[in-house]
Amino acid sequence: MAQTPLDLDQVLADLPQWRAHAGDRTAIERSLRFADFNAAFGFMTRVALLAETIDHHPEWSNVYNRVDILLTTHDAGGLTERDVRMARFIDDIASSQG
Ligand code: HBI
Repeated sequence: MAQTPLDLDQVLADLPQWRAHAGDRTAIERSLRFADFNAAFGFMTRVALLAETIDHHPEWSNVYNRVDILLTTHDAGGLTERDVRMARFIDDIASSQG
């Protein structure tokens, strides 16, 4: 089902930890650092469980304690409420892990 994408600037206004993707797609990005690999992978595990629950998956990479995340909705060719929901979830668990 075609979805009307959200306005990038409005999304970023509500998600100060995120930045616009510097590429040819409308997407948001955030880089996170954790204490060690275990903490990073535990974070990724929690996000993965949400991704499966809401059928919305991040594009991400992990190097030791660093996790780089890009969110966009492929089906909409831009940002949707699912990206905002996942970004907020990521912000919440990242801040609770310290
Ligand atoms: N994840 N980020 C993202 N964007 C999508 O459009 C998307 C997804 N995960 C699963 C999914 N779409 C499925 O609904 C479709 O591939 C059928």
